[in-house]
Amino acid sequence: MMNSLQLANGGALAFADWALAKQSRIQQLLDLTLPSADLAPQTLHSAMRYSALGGGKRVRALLCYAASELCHGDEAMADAAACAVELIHAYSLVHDDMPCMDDDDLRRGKPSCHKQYDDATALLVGDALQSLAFDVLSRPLNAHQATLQVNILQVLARASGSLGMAGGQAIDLAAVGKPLTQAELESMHQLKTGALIQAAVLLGAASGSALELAAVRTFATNIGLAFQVVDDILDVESDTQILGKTAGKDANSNKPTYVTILGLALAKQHAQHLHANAINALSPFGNTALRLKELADFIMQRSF
Ligand code: GRG
Repeated sequence: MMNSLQLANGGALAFADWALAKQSRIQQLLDLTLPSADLAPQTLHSAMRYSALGGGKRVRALLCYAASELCHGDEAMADAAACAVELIHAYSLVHDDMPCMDDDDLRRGKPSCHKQYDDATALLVGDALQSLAFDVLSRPLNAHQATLQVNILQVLARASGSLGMAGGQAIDLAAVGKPLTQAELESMHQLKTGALIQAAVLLGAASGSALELAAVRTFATNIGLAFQVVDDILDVESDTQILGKTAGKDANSNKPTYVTILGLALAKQHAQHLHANAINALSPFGNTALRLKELADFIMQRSF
């Protein structure tokens, strides 16, 4: 993980150290939050732990923590938000890999949940991880934060539901084999991938006080889309072993992607353009937004 997080710029080591510390923190939090595999129903709990603890870059948690730090957020609230966002993300990957959706046997370098267990277990794992995310976010912190917690719950619920990630997935499944315009592709990904990434940033910001919330939102929207463009490029340019999931899947499934619509060179240009928009949006914050900028760079430079 360390190598993949090192950047070419001067702040490399500091960012890598920060990211490693946060990745280890979220791993511990998830470990404590997920029911023990000894607790009945053991197979379901073991499969939940398999899916949520086994790898992943934790980009959404890192974005949440970085936005919280920018806004001088409450640590306990940032922990809960980062944990909840990673649980929703893990649920989406488990369901996405199922035969009725993208039908992929490999995830995070291991057999996907339905291959390691079975379809019914994978379905329940996704359901239970999603419920656990909202459970975590609704646990009492302190009394004066109750209204804020309800707002945060709503942001995550909307980002995950039919007007967010699940809706984007529905549009994606319906688009197989159909030509999409770039605008149609963009609005699909804004929901499917962008909504949860945006929620990660907004939840982190909500744990504190963002004076320039519109700027934070613009950053989040652009980096969420950039993440997806890079994902489409890696699907073509990388290989299965590095990705930990099946490379070339999108093209083989006849799915419209940024690469099939724009071609590789223009897709790369578009990713740079979105990245530049994201960085520009942070200008009101000056150097206090360094972590978010470094994360934006990491999203562009990632190899898996
Ligand atoms: C099933 C409701 C439902 C939604 C699924 C997000 C999603 C919708 C499916 C994931 C499929 C996919 C490969 C989307 C492309 C972008 C993406 C979310 C990649 C995976 O995220 P990473 O790279 O994964 O952050 P790690 O393993 O690092 O956490």
